[in-house]
This record gives sequence, C-alpha cells and structure tokens, in this order.
Amino acid sequence: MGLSRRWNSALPVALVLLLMIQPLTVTVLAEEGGGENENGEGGESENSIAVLSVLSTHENPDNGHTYALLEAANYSVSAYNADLLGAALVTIDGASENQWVVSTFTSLNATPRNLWIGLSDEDKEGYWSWDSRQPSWYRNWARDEPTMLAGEDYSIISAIHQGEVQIGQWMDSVEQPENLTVHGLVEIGQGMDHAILLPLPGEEEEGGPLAQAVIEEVDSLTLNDAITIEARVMPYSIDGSQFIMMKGDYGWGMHLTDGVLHYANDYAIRNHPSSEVELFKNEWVHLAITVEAGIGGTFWLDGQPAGNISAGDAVIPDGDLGSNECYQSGEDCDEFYLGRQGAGCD
Ligand SMILES: [Ca+2]
Ligand SMILES: [Ca+2]
Ligand SMILES: [Ca+2]
Repeated sequence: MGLSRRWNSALPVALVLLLMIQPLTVTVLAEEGGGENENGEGGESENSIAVLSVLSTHENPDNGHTYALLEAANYSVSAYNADLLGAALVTIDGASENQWVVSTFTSLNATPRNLWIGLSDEDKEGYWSWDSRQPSWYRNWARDEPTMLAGEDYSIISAIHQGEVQIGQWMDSVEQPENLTVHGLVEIGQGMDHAILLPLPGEEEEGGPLAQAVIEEVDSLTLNDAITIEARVMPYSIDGSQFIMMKGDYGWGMHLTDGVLHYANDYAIRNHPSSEVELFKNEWVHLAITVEAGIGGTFWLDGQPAGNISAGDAVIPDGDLGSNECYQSGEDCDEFYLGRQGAGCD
C-alpha cells in the first residue's frame, strides 16, 4: 500500500492512474512558482549556489533523452543545477530506465557514483513526487527504505552494495549525507512518459479521441465496498466534461466538468457529486476520491479535503449497466477506460 499511504490501509483498493491533460509538447521543465528557469541556461546565478560541472552525458536510446551526470554536490545544489540546464533531476519511469541509469552512470570510469534522482518528499512528508512533475509511480526502494527519518526527503540510487541496499536500489536521504558522495543526474528531454493526452471538448469528433487507453478484462478487480481513485492531471481546458477514467459501462470513475472534479456514480452526469474546488488551467494537481459504499466519501486536491460525498451518493457501480448492444450479446463490461467515458463493453 505504499502508494496510498496517505489514505491508509482501511481502503482496500487503490488505483493509481498516471494521467495528464496536457499537450505532449510540454517539456520536463519544473513548474515551481517563480519561473526562474525561463531563461534556460543560467541567466541569473545566485551567488551562494555553485554551478556544477557536467562530468558526462549519455543518450538513452529508449526515450531519446539526454542524461547529464553532475559533479558531486548536495541535493539542493544538484537540483538547482538541473534547473540551470533547463531540466530536472532524473525521473525514473520503470525498471528498464533504472537499469540503464545504473549501468551507464553508477560505475562510470570504474568509480562508484551514488546518484541523486528527482524523487523528493520535501513538500509533504511521505508524499513522494518528482522534481520534473512527471507522474511516475515506479519505485525501487531498498528493503526497509524509505526509512523516513527526520530530514530524509531526497532519494539516492545506490552505487554500492551495503547492508540491505543493493546496487541500483533507492534510499531516502538527508540533503547532505555524511560519508556519502552523491552526484546529481539530470534528465533532459521532452515528453511525459506516461502521459495521456485527453481531447478538448469537441475534438473527439475528428477521427476519434486524440488519446485514450482501455485496460481490458479488469473483472478480477474486486472491490470491498471502498475505493480510492487517484490521478495527477494538468487541465489545458476547463470547459465542458473531460473524463479521466471510468470503469465499464457507466461504472465508477472521475471527470472534470467545467474545471470541477466529479465522482461518476450514475448514468446521468448531472447526478454526479462534485468537489467544492475549481481547478486552474495549466497547473498540475493531484486528484483523489475516496468512497466507502453507503457511508460517504471525500474529494481530495493535492492531499487536502475538497468536499464530501454523501452516504446516498457513496455508491460504487460495477459498470455493467448494459447500455450497448454488446450487453445483449452477453459480453462482459470488463474494460477500464482512461481518458474517456466508459459507456461500452467490447
Ligand atoms: Ca525518465
Ligand atoms: Ca521525508
Ligand atoms: Ca533512508
């Protein structure tokens, strides 16, 4: 249950969905408020922060991104220098990227090099997010990591085998670990690896939805009267309805309608309960909905409660309504849809 720690284990199902509503041309530039990186290469230097040398760069053939190994420094200086390069500390999207990073950088020139990656819980303890703001949920923590000790808000790929930590595994660390030399690894390149571009309202007609995903045969997903659904999104429009996910044929799901998060629990959109908070355009937000059937539910925006779902609305429909021909043919409504309304079974 690591990913849903905040919702605690009382909720037996946690679907973690990795979405964005954003054109794929957006780069991995960090979006932190000040816009300091708009000038790209180090326009303004703060006297107190060192500019680090790049020791080595390599291109990852899997994604075409360039990775720059910085000289060793603490986390903040490393992250700042990633920003100077117009990028962010690396976002590890899966085992293959982790493996490539390990084999390319952790023993470069036969020197063991621990690596700062962009994963931090600096903003909110226990809530790990990437410096690039990419929605990757892949983790490769070593056994018993993250230990979450005071100040351990940053993540390291270990270059050495030590105790429970194997080479290539991750551990959380303080900003300036004692007796450990760590190099920042910067990932430079466009694209959100797990992004799903949802169509703007009205664009669906031209040759079908711009992007969607269907996960087939999720009948094995059994719910025990409670559910947590999550997504990280950046709306590029807050007009009309944009479905983020829906189970089967008018089953449970979430959508934005006019910039407000809704819980899909009924055939009619107008009956869907909604959060109290409106989203902003072009800003990342983490959305979550927790529902306990017959008891109630809560909308969450960036981990903060953002409205309640009444006991009467706290239903979790299976999505087997059967509004389509396939239902008569006896096929199951066992799909799960990302980026579109369900309302179908294949
Ligand atoms: Ca990556
Ligand atoms: Ca921490
Ligand atoms: Ca640790």
